Amino acid sequence: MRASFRKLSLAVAAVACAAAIAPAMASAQIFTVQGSFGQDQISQPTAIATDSAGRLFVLDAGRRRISVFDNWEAGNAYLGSFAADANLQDPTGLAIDNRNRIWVADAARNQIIRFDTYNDGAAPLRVTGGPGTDIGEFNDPQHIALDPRPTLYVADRGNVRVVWNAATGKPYAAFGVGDLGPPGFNSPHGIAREPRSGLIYVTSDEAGGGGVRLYDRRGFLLRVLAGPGQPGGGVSGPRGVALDPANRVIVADTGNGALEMYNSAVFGNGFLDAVGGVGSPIDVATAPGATMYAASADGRIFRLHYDDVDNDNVVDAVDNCRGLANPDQIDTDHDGQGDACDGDDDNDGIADAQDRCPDSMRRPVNPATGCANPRSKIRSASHRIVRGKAYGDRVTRVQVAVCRPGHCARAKWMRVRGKRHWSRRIHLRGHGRYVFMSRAFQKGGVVQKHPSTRRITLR
Ligand SMILES: [Ca+2]
Ligand SMILES: [Ca+2]
Ligand SMILES: [Ca+2]
Ligand SMILES: [Ca+2]
Repeated sequence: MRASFRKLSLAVAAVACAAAIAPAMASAQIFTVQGSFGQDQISQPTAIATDSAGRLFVLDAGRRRISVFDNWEAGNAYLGSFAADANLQDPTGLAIDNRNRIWVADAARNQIIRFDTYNDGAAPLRVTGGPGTDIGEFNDPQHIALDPRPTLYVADRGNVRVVWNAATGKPYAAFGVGDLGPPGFNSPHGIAREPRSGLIYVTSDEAGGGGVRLYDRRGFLLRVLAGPGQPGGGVSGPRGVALDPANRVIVADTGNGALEMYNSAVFGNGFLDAVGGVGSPIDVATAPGATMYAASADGRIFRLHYDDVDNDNVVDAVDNCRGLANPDQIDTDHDGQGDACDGDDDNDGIADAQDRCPDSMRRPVNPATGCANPRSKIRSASHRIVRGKAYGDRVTRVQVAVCRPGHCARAKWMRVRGKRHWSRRIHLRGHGRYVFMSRAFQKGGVVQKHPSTRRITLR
């Protein structure tokens, strides 16, 4: 059963932020909390991430290991854990690259540890970094983000900066995020990177303050999304931050006990919605479909369904047919409107209801049928064989005929082998000139008007 936001707000009243989240009730509800799991397996989560299969990985600093849960279709069943023997001391950051390899930051060791994929056993394969202030060294690293290469972006909290390294550990660059003026921004914790633009979101979690800020790929501060305050534009010691498929920003507002969504950078990063009833969220991760997870400091993992009014598991912000369930998202004419709600799927000017070939992009189209007329073409002809191709929609068969010039009106049409690529064996004996003809038929009776012809001369 889907709990309503109103009920959840009541649940949050106990932690004194129901009033703070109230502004969200005016807008459309984006988040629905579906339930929680994981408390038996996790004691102190510090970061979460999902892989391409939708499985959830939870970095557990209490048990110094990573726990894995199956995707939501499989009921988020507990699959097991790994890294118990990897000497994790204070694991803080977790990210999974596009090859499903697992990256962990350890704040006590000031190192990054890369593990093999979970399917391949998740053995620790490489350790980089070390304590220090040089680029490539860390002081209390927290969350990490990856780009497709992957380059590793680290919220290097003690050094009050963001550092980025190659996968090999080779340092690239860093930029400071500190802010001496109030309210300060001196405890970078969460980090998320927009895939195409390279924009970087950073959270700062200093007690009683902090915020969420946006930087460009070179580290210039572009925007303050939120400073200290209540949900609806403010945050309190936020930690995790993640982006959804529409590049909207989801913040784990730890101190306020809420998740908040802000619009994408291109739309100005305005506040969109908040939800409570997720404990004290320390990190958030989106999963394939319209699913999201938030880890609470007490070890619970909350599963949320979000931004999907038609319940087709496609986030509405990227759904090509909002309000109508179309999980396949098929869009024949690529006009951004899915077939499920496009009145002319193939954009040929003939409405689907009148179109006998509603999902065909073949051209030119016969306005009487909505289909591309059947056509055939002879590619080669000899005294033994004739070959050709057929085009158009719903071609049912092709015929060929052979005749002497001037005597083709009564030629006998013959079947061919094949349809789109066809051939016909023949036996021509007499010398002289011959004409080959071919014609294609369409389901519904339309025949190629002007046969394809080819002339040969046998000597
Ligand atoms: Ca949807
Ligand atoms: Ca839809
Ligand atoms: Ca369309
Ligand atoms: Ca059409």
